[in-house]
Amino acid sequence: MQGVRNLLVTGGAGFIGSNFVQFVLETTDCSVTVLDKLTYAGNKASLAGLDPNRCRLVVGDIADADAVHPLVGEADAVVHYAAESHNDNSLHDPKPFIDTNILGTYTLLEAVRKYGKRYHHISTDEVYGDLELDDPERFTEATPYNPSSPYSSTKAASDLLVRAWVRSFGVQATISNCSNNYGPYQHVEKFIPRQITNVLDGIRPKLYGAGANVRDWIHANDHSDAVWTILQKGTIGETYLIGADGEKSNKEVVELILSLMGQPSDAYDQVVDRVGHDLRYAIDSSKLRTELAWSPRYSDFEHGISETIRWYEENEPWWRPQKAAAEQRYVELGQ
Ligand code: NAD
Ligand code: TDX
Repeated sequence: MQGVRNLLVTGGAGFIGSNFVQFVLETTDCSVTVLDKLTYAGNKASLAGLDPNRCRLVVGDIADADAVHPLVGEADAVVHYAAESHNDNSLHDPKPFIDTNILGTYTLLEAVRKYGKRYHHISTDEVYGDLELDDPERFTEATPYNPSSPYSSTKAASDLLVRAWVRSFGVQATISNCSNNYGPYQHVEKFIPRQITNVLDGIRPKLYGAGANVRDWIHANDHSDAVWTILQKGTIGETYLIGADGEKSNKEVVELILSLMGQPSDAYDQVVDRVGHDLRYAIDSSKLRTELAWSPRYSDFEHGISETIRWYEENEPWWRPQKAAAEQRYVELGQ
């Protein structure tokens, strides 16, 4: 997309949003305004050290039209990452997911509609539900929506709002649905950082059920590169699936983390399974690869996990303040 100088990035103090902000500052000339509510999942420290002349943080709620409209008005394009993002939390209390993921997206869409701004919507493969372990098909852009959890149903709702705003009001939007991300700066409530920081704390990793569930892992850097590619070259109104052919069972991932951290590979606990736990996600990203010539750079999962482990070892001041509260929520959930 020509002429993008100022980006508004919602949720830019979260895991993937902050990775995208760093990517934009390092690889383009654009300036970025981050709009972030700094919920328990947002962390100013994830934006530390970025050029203050090119990156500013505005603390506010995407569902607050008074906060959103002036920022959309002055931006050239909006990239929308902000969300309540954790399935387990959505099973405990769905309301913030309705407010942020549905009403927040609605508020942004009304603003980009009013000001005629380019909009890119970040979503998840979870909108498609799950696959059998032996299903030869993977998710494509044509797979029907079939979300399972309060989290994924609110993400699905937000995607459908975007599609309707494109068709009914001519909003200049694209959508991407990405698989499970890993890498630095991920909140310790999520699977991989929870297990790494557990091992660092001398606690055994916690595997839901038998650990047969499969996730399709992609490094967050590859996700950011894909989003930038879609923003530059994507066709308005289109959806692109982002994935890096990284299918692994949860058991395989826990065993890899344990062995890379010098522990016996069976030194984990099996805990109560997630309610309605999706069995398998798998992305076919052929459209993005053939039409927009994107490909992932992180093809070696073991190397990516080693780097991620090292990052958590070296950045305890970043994650330590989150850890006790995250584990306390799991105690309440019996996990
Ligand atoms: P995260 O929980 O780490 O970060 C979310 C950010 O949004 C936080 O900084 C939080 O403070 C902010 N936020 C929450 N509610 C807000 C509100 N009402 N107004 C403004 N800011 C608010 O999440 P993440 O893992 O970085 O996910 C980012 C996006 O990517 C989400 O839309 C998620 O659905 C999508 N996604 C995530 C993954 C994954 O594996 N993590 C995969 C595919 C898609
Ligand atoms: O302690 C744990 N033990 C465990 O076995 C945790 C926290 C999770 N799990 C399992 C559940 C999942 O099968 O690991 C898998 C990954 O769990 P999460 O990190 O919670 O991710 P998931 O539910 O797959 O959703 C993630 O990917 C899609 C993100 O959190 C979503 O925001 C994104 O849309």
